[in-house]
Amino acid sequence: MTRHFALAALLASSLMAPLAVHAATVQLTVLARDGQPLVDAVVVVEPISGIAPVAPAPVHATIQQLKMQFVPGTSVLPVGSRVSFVNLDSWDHHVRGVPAGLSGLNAAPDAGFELRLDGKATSKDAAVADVTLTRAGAVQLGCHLHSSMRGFIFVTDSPWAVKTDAQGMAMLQDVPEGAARLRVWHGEQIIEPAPGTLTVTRVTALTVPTQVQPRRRRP
Ligand SMILES: [Cu+2]
Repeated sequence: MTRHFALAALLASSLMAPLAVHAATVQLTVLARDGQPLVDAVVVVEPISGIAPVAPAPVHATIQQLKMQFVPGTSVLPVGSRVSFVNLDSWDHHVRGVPAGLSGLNAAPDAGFELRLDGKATSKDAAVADVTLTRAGAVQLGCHLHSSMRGFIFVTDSPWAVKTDAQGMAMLQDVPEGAARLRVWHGEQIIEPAPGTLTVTRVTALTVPTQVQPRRRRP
């Protein structure tokens, strides 16, 4: 079915080549409630063009457990990607992944994944366990042994999903010009607000205020 759609999209785009929609670069700066840059927000631009976007290819990513934190704290990964969890601490971690936010409350008890990783001995390789992300949606990571540990994986089938950097900035390439919806997701947001709208033009730079106010991280 998916292949069928991809083929249809390919045909549509080649047939439409002379009238091709221009692809633009969209630069977004996301702000927290206090006006400071919001780090690790995930922005998703969804063009309302009718042309089905081509889903990004799965990747192989690594999420470390290091000094009682998930590193990176937030990952944006295509559906089908494989994640290697690597425990670099000398003590054990017990990683649990559940649907994030309100959807986690309604999720089946067996939704998500759970794995245990032995602590790393000085002269040995770190323990590694792999998980394949089969469904789109945000996943919250935790550790049964250390309740302060939190992390997130935003699993997406969109080619236009990126997380913001330390300056709150996210850059999206090859976005079709025209009307689009803009989703902004953050791990510390309990309810995701309704998507905003934007018009993508050749040069699009937007500042996006949000109501998210992240807790201070330990130094
Ligand atoms: Cu742990």
